[in-house]
Amino acid sequence: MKDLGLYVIVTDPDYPVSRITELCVKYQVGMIQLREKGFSDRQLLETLSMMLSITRNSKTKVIINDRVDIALAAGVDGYHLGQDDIPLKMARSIYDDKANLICGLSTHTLVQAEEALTQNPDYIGFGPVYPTFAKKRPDAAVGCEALKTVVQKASCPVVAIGGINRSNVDDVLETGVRNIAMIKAVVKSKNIEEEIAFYSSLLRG
Ligand code: TZP
Ligand code: MG
Repeated sequence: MKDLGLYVIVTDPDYPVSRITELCVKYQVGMIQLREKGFSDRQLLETLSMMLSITRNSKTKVIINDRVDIALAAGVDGYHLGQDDIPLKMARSIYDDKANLICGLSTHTLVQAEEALTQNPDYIGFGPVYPTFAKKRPDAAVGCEALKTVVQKASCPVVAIGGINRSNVDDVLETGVRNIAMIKAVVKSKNIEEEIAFYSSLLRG
């Protein structure tokens, strides 16, 4: 898979999901992930259907966190699995190749990243690069040196995640990573359009 650039994660946003999705389309954001752990299945399905109606014929892919079943039911572009979710091999075994879903894996240590890469995901997330407030029980921060190592080893896109914002994004890019996922710095920012425009152009350039 090609690099994604900015990867927007929707968790408890300060803006309507429709507006966030419209801005992702406007600024050609590579991926938007719905990550709402408190949503019912129906809420997830309704929200994804609305997001898909906005991203149709655009460059923005819609990903659902944790749930391969909901990905299939909603007809989204892919799903994202963490270390405690259904193993990728099992997830892949429940749909046929025609669905052609994008699959991403979260990793939080060098060992996890190496193991994840053996499963041929479409991309891996690696982090938190810095301490994050968006997770209830975050893993220890991995830092930029480890991120650089993973970027150099990986044969698929690596998505840096965790505590990334305007004050540290240049250090993150120095590692060579070309994909950055964000929650707070985008969906909880004061001016979301400015932030999406800024990060998407930074990552494209
Ligand atoms: N996985 C690792 S860090 C993180 C997730 C879901 C949260 C990222 O949120 P923020 O606000 O960009 O630190
Ligand atoms: Mg998960």
